[in-house]
Amino acid sequence: MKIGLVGYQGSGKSTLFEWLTGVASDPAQAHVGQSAMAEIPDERIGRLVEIYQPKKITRAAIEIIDTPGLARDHQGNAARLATLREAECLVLVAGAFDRTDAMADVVSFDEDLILADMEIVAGRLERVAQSLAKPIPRPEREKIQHEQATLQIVLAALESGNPLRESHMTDEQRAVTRAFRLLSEKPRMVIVNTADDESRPERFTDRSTDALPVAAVPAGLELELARMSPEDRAEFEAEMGVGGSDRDGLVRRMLAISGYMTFFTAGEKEVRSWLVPKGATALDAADGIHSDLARGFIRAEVMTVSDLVLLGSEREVKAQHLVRQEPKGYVVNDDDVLLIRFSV
Ligand SMILES: Nc1nc2c(ncn2[C@@H]2O[C@H](COP(=O)(O)OP(=O)(O)O)[C@@H](O)[C@H]2O)c(=O)[nH]1
Ligand SMILES: [Mg+2]
Repeated sequence: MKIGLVGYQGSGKSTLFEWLTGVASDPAQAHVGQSAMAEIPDERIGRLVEIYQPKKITRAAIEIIDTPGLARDHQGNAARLATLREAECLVLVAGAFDRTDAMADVVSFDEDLILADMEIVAGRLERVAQSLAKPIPRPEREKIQHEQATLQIVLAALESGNPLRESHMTDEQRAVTRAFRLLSEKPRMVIVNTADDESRPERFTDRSTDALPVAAVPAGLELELARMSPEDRAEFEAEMGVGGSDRDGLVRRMLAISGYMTFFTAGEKEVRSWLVPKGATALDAADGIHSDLARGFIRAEVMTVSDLVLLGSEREVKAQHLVRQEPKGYVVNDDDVLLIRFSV
């Protein structure tokens, strides 16, 4: 699962990238971008570890992509955004440490997404027209004509300045556009990179809505703090009254906005969190662990972390008959601990 950091040159993408992943950005790769994994922190893993005392702990991780800075005049931005086609979510980094109108980036960024999508859709329409100019069998022709009609509607929406996430596309239209992984269709959020001494970050976060979640982080300062030893850091934070941005909360928020969640597996060998799209079934979860588990799926035995924590052991959860037997189509919950029964 990939999340892209985007924004205008010098907004603090690479600073934030290092803070989120712990991997320093390599200036030699600045023009192409770079990616690294960020583990998804979850205090419930700690609880499960206390209960199971496992040999191994594995946290699900997301891939964070740092991208080349966008130009304010839009020139060349479509190409710079190309690496984000595969991302599930776009995080706009808006620099506010050296200017006052950081939120203006949101409007400009939507324009960039729309322009990049228009390029893709218009290019496809050209190729579609070329195909239709040739003699082709009727069923194929009808299929291509359907694609053409859909893309013309999509192009018209983009041309009138509407990002696709706001165009109420039908499922049928989405089925056509899905393959192009259009950028203005992806969920997004804003991280405002504030000055180290920003005293009122609420002036940014107060504007947060479900449609446009906004977080504020003094990325430069947080990265400096993250590089310090824990002792120096604690002293510095106490003395200056700064720091303490909720990195863990931010990573989990990005996960939720992307439409993903985690579930757990737990035993004496390993306690582990796994990433699945929200709405995933027990069969999807099994497949995420190993395709053999999906192929030979018999049932899922499901407990919740809450029950385990409350009762203190798996044995007690079983004794209280709180282990559910669920079929393939069971929709997995965020608090579930799964054991997949399967035949080989
Ligand atoms: N004062 C201040 N400077 C920052 C902050 N974040 C980034 N910078 C500076 O802005 C410049 C660009 O940062 P960088 O992360 O490379 O931006 P990018 O172009 O978006 O990757 C660097 O010189 C950083 O030191 C911040 O939060 N506060
Ligand atoms: Mg950079």
